[in-house]
Amino acid sequence: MHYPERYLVTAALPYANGPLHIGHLAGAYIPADIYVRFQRMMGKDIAYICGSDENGAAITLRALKEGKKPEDIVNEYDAIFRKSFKEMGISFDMFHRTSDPSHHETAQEFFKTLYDQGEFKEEVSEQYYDEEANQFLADRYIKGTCPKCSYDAAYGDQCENCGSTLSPTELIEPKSTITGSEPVMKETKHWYLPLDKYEGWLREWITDGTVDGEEMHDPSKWKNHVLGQCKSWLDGGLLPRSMTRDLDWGVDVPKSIEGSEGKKLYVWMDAPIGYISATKEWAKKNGKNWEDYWKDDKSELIHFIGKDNIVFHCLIFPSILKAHGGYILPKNVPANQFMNLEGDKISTSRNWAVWVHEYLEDFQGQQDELRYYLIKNMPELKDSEFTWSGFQEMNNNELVNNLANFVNRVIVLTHKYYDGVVPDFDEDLMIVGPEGEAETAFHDSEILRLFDDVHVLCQHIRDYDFRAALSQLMSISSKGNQILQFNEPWKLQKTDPETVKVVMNLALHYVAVLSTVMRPFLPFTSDKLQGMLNLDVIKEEDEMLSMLDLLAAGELLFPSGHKIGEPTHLFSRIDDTVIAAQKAKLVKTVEETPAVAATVIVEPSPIKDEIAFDDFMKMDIRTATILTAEKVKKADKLLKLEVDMGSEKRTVVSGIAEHYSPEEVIGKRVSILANLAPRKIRGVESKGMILMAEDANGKLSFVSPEDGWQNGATVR
Ligand code: B3M
Ligand code: ZN
Repeated sequence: MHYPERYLVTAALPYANGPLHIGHLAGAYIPADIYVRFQRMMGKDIAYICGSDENGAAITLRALKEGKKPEDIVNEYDAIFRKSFKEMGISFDMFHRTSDPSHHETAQEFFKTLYDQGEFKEEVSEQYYDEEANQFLADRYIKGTCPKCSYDAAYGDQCENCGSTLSPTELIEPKSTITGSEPVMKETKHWYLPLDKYEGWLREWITDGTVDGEEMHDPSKWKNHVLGQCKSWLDGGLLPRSMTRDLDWGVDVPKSIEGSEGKKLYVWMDAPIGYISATKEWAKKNGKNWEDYWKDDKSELIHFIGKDNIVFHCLIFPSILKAHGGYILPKNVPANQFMNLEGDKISTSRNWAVWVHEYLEDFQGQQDELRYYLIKNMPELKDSEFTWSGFQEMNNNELVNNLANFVNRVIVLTHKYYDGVVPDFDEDLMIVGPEGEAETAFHDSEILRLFDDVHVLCQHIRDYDFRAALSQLMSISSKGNQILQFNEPWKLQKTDPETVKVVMNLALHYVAVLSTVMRPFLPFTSDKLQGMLNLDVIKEEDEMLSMLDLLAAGELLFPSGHKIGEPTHLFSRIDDTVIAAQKAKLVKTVEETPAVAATVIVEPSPIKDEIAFDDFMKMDIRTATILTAEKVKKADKLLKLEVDMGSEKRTVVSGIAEHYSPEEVIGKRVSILANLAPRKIRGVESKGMILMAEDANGKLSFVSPEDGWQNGATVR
């Protein structure tokens, strides 16, 4: 196999406008951490680069909302990031920030080079402008209805509901988020990256893995959903994309460029360059040459990201790198899909999330438990689900009953039988192996099989298949348990202590191997366990490589007479009360966050008395869309709605004003009881009733047809 000389691994720079949640960890930072830790343990030259994404409208918008300065916002969240990442054991080599002057310099150099090379298309265009705020509206400052999924709070650049990348003019009923007013069009000049011009080579690079026929990467190693997204972008036809914005926060367009006044770099131009400026800082501090990692084709660049960032890392940033010249392109972009929480999308605005800094407070010293569960449920190929009960179950069944139990039995028995000294043994004695077959433990089979098992695990990591790697780790632990189970040393010790020595020595080898191979996944537990084992080989920085070498040579890991330390608990059971408290906390924070309709687990009300089929058929229920909404004067509970029922429009008065603001319900897809006798409510004639689901806490949700479903369809 051919290995590159060095690796540069990046994880998406988190926007410094909100804290980290479990979806971030599972999406980018933990997978990258596993990969990097593994490669380090294999003795590879590798750097893990990240930092805070501190420019652009995501930041100024947050500042606006909180009435603070952008500086204060980024400082606040950058500090939270650093603490959360560190405590979760995310082993960055460099965590930089894009507000740093060194980054501004690098980003400007890039922009200037592209400008000087005549790469940009300069264009005056009309853009949304907020006349009340006297300001052009960056994409993020415009909200409206998503043309793809009808989500009513999509941003001008992206819909967070369906993940579509949008442009502001595509939004239905756009609104300025600064003043809430309807924006107008106004002329402004910007510099565009001609993605249309790059389409040819991008297509070749994505689909064949070649540039001008030269092999760059192997597309069969890329995830299908990553290739799929890229291809659908390419098939849709790429358009020139503006690399500048009218903003007052961010990286300035270099002063030497005419018309640069008031213009900032588009955040998706500067942020990925943040990987480069971070590498430069890291190299400076560590006596390395940053160019080795970015400009040498014997280096491998790998971007770990979530699926909403695919286009930027697979099409736009590569275009920028290639247009600049001299840079390598990513070898792979193993993007993950999304992790959901208790049946609903994680959402910062609705506060439907498990926040990393809160987890760390509530579950002190239990970082690996979270890492484990997030890896086990990593959304590698499709969206996945975090549930608190699932978390508890995996902890109690897998970490406690399998892994901790095995390790504990081995360490305790070694102390009981041999005072903690690893026993020497007779190599010719037969024991029962994990598959139930009689064999000798070392010189013919078992140790080599362990080597094979570790090898398979390593390959899974190289293939970015971290779930499979984790399950391989647990299967090694299960095999260790089987060996104890089949040989029952606790019984055999009375009749055949010599065979027990073989069993225990082999079991200790399993524990030692586990202590190393678990490190990329469970670094804190690995430390704890290795503290107990006190072995030389696992003190090496390239401990995986050293261990594999020893195993491959059929050598023992424990020197004769080696003494191990006292057992400590690796994992403990998590009680129902702890889980109940977390579920309650989730529900509570959601309820305290206004305007939320989330799935909450509650007791259903009893079923009403039976009715005849005919009674049901008398009801005419239709699908509809809410067109307009306004408060009914002097009635706190009522909204006056105009709904589109396909064939007609109607006015309906609905008692949902305490749950929804008028702006929120506009565009909502609903079901309506259409043949309810008209009623006059507060002087307004209401024709029909909007159907709402209500939970035991009195929270409401619309009963909505599927996305894209037409108005006026019958509900039966
Ligand atoms: N900050 C988007 C995000 O956090 C963005 C990533 C930048 S990576 C260069 O999803
Ligand atoms: Zn959408």
